[in-house]
Formats: sequence, structure tokens, C-alpha cells
Amino acid sequence: MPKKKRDESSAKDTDLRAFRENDESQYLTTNQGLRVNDDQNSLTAGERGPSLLEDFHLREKITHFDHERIPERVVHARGSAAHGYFQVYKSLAPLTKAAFLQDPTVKTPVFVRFSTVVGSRGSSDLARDARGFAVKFYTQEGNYDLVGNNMPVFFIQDALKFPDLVHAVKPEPHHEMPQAAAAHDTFWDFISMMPESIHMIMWVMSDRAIPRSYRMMEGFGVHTFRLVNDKGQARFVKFHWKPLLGLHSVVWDEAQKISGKDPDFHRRDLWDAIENGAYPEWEFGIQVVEEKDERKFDFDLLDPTKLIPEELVPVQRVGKMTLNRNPDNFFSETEQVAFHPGHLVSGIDFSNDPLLQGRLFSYTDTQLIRLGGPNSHEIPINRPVAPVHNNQRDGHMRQTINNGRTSYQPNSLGGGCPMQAKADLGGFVSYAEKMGTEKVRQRSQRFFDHFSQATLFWLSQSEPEQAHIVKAFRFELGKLEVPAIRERMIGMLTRVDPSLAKRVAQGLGVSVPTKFPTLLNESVPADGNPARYQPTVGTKAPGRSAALTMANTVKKGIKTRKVAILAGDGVDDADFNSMKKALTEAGAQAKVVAPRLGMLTGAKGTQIHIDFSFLTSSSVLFDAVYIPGGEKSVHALQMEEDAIEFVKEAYKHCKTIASTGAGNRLLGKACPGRDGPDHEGDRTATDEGLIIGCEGDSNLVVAAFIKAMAQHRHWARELKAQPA
Ligand code: HDD
Repeated sequence: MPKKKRDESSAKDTDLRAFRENDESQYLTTNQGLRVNDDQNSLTAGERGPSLLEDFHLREKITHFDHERIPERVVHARGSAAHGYFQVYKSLAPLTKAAFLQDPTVKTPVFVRFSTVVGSRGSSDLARDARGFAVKFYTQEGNYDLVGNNMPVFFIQDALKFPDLVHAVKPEPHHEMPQAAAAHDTFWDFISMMPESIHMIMWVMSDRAIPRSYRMMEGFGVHTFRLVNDKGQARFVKFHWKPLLGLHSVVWDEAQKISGKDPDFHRRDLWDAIENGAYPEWEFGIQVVEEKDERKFDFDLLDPTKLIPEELVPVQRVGKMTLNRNPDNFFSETEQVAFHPGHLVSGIDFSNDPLLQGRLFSYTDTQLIRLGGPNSHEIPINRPVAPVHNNQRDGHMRQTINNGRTSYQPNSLGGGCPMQAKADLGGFVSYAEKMGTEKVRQRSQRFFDHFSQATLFWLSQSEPEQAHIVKAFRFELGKLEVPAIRERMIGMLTRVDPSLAKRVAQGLGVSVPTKFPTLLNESVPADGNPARYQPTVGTKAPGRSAALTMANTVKKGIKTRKVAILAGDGVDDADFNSMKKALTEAGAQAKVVAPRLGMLTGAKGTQIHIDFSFLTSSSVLFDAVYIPGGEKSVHALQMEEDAIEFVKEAYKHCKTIASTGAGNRLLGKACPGRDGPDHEGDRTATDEGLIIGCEGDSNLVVAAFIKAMAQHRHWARELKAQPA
């Protein structure tokens, strides 16, 4: 969206008088523009008498307030968004005629909303869930919406099942519990009878479902779409977003604690990064499949529970998206934005994926109730930059004031306008796919292998990732009250991998059923029954796919990572200053956490601003921890139970921790046996991600600390301490 200047009247602006002198909009008015003389007292009959109905200011203010809330999104209610732009690296003309994919010099404005799926508007960002990744491109040819998720597959194959899925996962209807969580009977009851969900379930049980940041997750269009060039040639395409900061997650214990300490963790992270000029970036990727190769794979391209392994069709990185501006107003932009997978531009088209086809109905329908009528495209955040001319008129909240007498077509009184546009003038022409078939309620046989890709995903995970998946299943299924559901799920997991089922069962104290239970939902012949499922001959998926594990992600640098420096009065000035300088230069954020708020004085007099006290912070909100030397400082920290807990927890969550000189004592107290360099000359790294330096070692420690932080987490520690 084209941007107006930010209103500078933020909370930071304390010079109210200067602001008042400069700004014409200083006077409070009614909605009719009348200046208000008193906003403190209602109009009453005398000082102690009743309020008067004639108080139009009171009535207007309260009426507006009473109507402030609109229905939240039925799914994806909790979200955060940002503005930015997209640029293609080189013209994609051979593949598509979409105007915004032609010219590398063109910056197309975008508005991107990230969301959780299940929770309500006020729920925590850190729920175990898929994340919405919806991009609105304001192209010169009209708006194009790519409404995807951070996972490349979906729970169901047919949109007809979407209300069932959502009813099952939302809080249970009798007592509205639990909020923003799948760990309850109705969800797993449904899933345990829907084998088509198992691939997506593997993703949701993986670390992908608890991202470290919206800025560090991938995005996927999920469905197979089509690209169409100006010769009318079409190819199948899958869309990807690859974060330049790499793909990183938190651990489940941490996610649950963050939900208490800062439920806005992802929202704040996105906002702060953009405010600090560390603009999040993703490369746009495409996997292209020729129409003639549609049946080349051992799965169906139209099946949204399948991905195309990157080993079979590599992802070509064709452009980049940068988010560089926070919204001015959450409600007007983030809440009122309306995405729709049916908002296309010429050069991009649908496939017959039955999930996609059903979505095309749902989004307009939901906007009608959520945004109050058929004119939500006129809300500023939804308005295209391309001009809009048509014969649609009136309705609730109409903004456009149409001129003239004609609102029909054909007409002569309006000169025949607005006219249809031929394809060469940009008129959208649907891809002329040959159909010639029967009307049926039936899925293609090729949709019925539900387990191969779930197994592929499992086998492609690193050892720590597999351990996390096992623990996630133990957590989710451990919360169930009905044992039969748990058993059905373990039965289903044996079809993914018997060792996975066994490990999950062990943690739940149950045995693996010997027989795969009969599924109740017989209308989905999807139980992997070989009599029903005829495997198709096609290009076999690889046994493992490197693109599916997060272990192979970018691990370069520590840009935007948050580091807690634990300090008290008397902190070693050299340790503190050299670490803070190096972290800032590397693009990380160094924050001082101390026993109290205010200022600290270093041993040599450096004045240090404290960012957080232990009371207002926690290690789960940071990526790494540093404890500088300084006898007095460390003594004060050692007196604080919260300081010891801070380090202990960071260690448990496999984060990088460094200490120098006297700081080693605090580390030793939090992590017994890990409080000193192993031997002279090896002053760093007694444990992976644990850097312990002697007094005067600041520079050595700084370099090792930054290097270790770039690894994100040190899983060896966890595998040793809590194997699963
Ligand atoms: Fe959906 C919102 C993504 C299947 C019906 N969906 C919504 C949003 C995202 C997705 C990111 C939030 C957009 C925003 O930020 O405003 N949905 C997906 C993906 C799907 C998917 C990736 C599968 C590939 N959705 C899906 C189906 C249906 C819906 C099958 C219904 C048949 N989705 C909706 C909805 C929502 C929505 C009810 C709720 C709020 C809204 O649309 O505007 O229409």
C-alpha cells in the first residue's frame, strides 16, 4: 500500500507543547467535526442530577465504543502484519505473463499477515500450531493474494472437511477449553480417524510449529497452482518463501514459558526488528512442473497433503520480499485486511486441487460477515492500487461515490463504459483446461497413499528433531482423557514408522497395538488398505529429503539475535564494553538484565543503562546469555535466585552461554561442573555452546560466543540430558 507519513505522536513524544503548536489536529471533535468543549463530564441536570439524553457527545462516544469489536476470524484470528515490497530477480516472462514478475526494477508493494490458526485474537503467539503466511501483492494489474502457511501440506484433501477439522481443534464446545491448543480429545479423535492428516500432523508435531520468529520461518502456497505465459502455455507451480535469516525454532518447554512471560513474543519480535531497521527478508521460490509431467510422480500433484520433494524438482529462487514498515493502526490494517486465494492476476491460475477449489468460496463468504458487507475491498488496506471500474453499487459502508447514470452493461448512455478488456489489454482469461468428465463425489485413487510422505518427513529429520517430535506426541496424546483415541493414534504412527510409534508409546506407558484399528470414517477409503490403494508408478520420492530438516538451514551470523548480559554494580567494564560492542557490530541486540532497574556503575565507573530486571524478564526471551566478570557484580547476581534460574534455563534450552572471570562462578552455580576452562591454553569451549573464559579473556570469549550463537542451539546437551 502506498504509505502516508507516520503520525509522530507516539508514546515516545513527550514534548506535548511542541506537538500541540505544530499540529492542527489537536482539538477533539465529534464524528461530525464539531469541537468538543468538555470530555470529562457528562451533561447532567445540576451537579448531582441525572444525565441528559441530549448529551450527543456522550451518546456518540459510547455508541461507537459499544460497536468497536468485529467478529474475529473463525481461523487465523491471532496475527501480526507488516508492509514491504517484492522484487523479481529477473523476468519470468517465459513462464508467466504476470506483470509484477517481469521487471527486476519494479518494486511491488506488499502487506503480509502472519498468524496462528487455532487460537483466539488474544491468545499466545507460541501455541503449537501451523502459522499463516498471507501475502497481498498490490500489483499494477490488481491485487494478488498468496494465502499460505509455514508448512507445505495441509490436514485434509477436500474443503468439505474443513468445518469438521476446525470444530475438532477449536476449544471443546461444552466448556470452551483448551485455548489455542490441539492437545485435547476432540482434535485427536478426529485425526485418529483421518489418515490423510498424518503427514501434516508430523509437521505440526515438529519444531516448525514453534518458530523462534515469524522472520525465521518458511512460507508455502501449499496447493499446486499454474503459471501461464503470453503464449497461453501453462505449467504447474508450487510457491515457496525462504527466510534469509534461516529457519529456527524454540523448544517446547520454552514455548510454554514464553506464553506466560510474553504472549506477544512473535508480534513484538516482528515489530521491533522493523522499527530497528533490521528488515525481514524472504526469497520467493518456485518449483515448476511441465503439464505433460503431471502424472510423473508417485503422488498426485493436486493432493494438498503432498509436497514435491526438492530432490525431484528443485526450488528456483526468483525474487525477494522485504518487510520494511510497521502498520500505523492494528485494527485498520492488520485486523481489517482481507485475503482471498481467488484474488489472482493474469499469468497465475488455479489447479483442480479440491481443497483450493473449496477455499475459493469460503474467503469472500467469511469477509461478508467479518467486515460487515460486500464493500470490504474499499477499506484502505484492501484497496488495489490498480483502478477499479465496475457496475457494482451500494451496500453497507459504500465508500465510492460513483458518477453518472449508468450502472449496467451494455449501455449507450455511459459510452459503453466500463468495457471488457481483451487478453492483450490485460483482461483475465481462465486457463482453458480440457474437462470432459463425469460429476462424481469421489477422490482420485492417487490421493490414497497417506503414509509415504509422512515417513519421508520423519526419516529426513535430524536426531534432535526426531526426539522433539516424539516428545510432542507424548505431550499431546498424554493430555487425552479417552484411552482409545491414544491407541488409535499409536496404531496410526506404526504406519509412519514403527520406531516412532514405539518411542511415543513408551512415554505414554502403553503398548503398541498389533493391529491397525479399523477407521470409523469409512467414506474416506484412506486407511492405507492395499485392496483400495493401488500405488501408481511414477518418479519415486527419495528416502530422505535434505530440505525437510531444519538442521541444514542457514547458520550465518547472529543478526537480530537477542543476548542477555547479566550484570550488577561493579561489573568488569572491559568485559561488558567489548561484548556489547562486538554484539552490536554483528547486528545482535545486547540487553542488560540486572537485579533492579535504573543505572549500573561498572568497577571502573562506566555508567550502564539496565534494560530489564530479573522480575521483568526471563531467559526464554533471549537467544543467548553472557555473564561478564566483576567480583561485586557476580556476588550480587549470586544472591538472586532468579539470576541462577536464568542461566540454568538457558542451559536447559541448549542456548549459547558465555562467562568471564568471576562470571564463571555464577555459571558454575547454575550448571554444576561447568565452571572453569578445562586446562590452561584451552580457555573456551568446555562444552558445545558453553564458553568459559579467564579474566582478561574478553576478546577470545567474544569471538567464540558469536561463532557458537550462529549455530542457534546446541542439541547435544539436550540429547545427553533428556533422551526421548
Ligand atoms: Fe484458510 C483464513 C491459509 C484452507 C477458510 N487461511 C486463512 C488465513 C490463512 C489461511 C493464512 C489468514 C489470512 C489472514 O491473515 O487474514 N487456509 C490457509 C491454507 C489452507 C487453508 C494455507 C490450505 C492449504 N481455509 C482453508 C480451507 C477453508 C479455509 C479449506 C474453507 C473451506 N481460511 C478460511 C476462512 C478464513 C481463512 C474461514 C478465516 C478468516 C478469513 O478467511 O479471512 O475463510
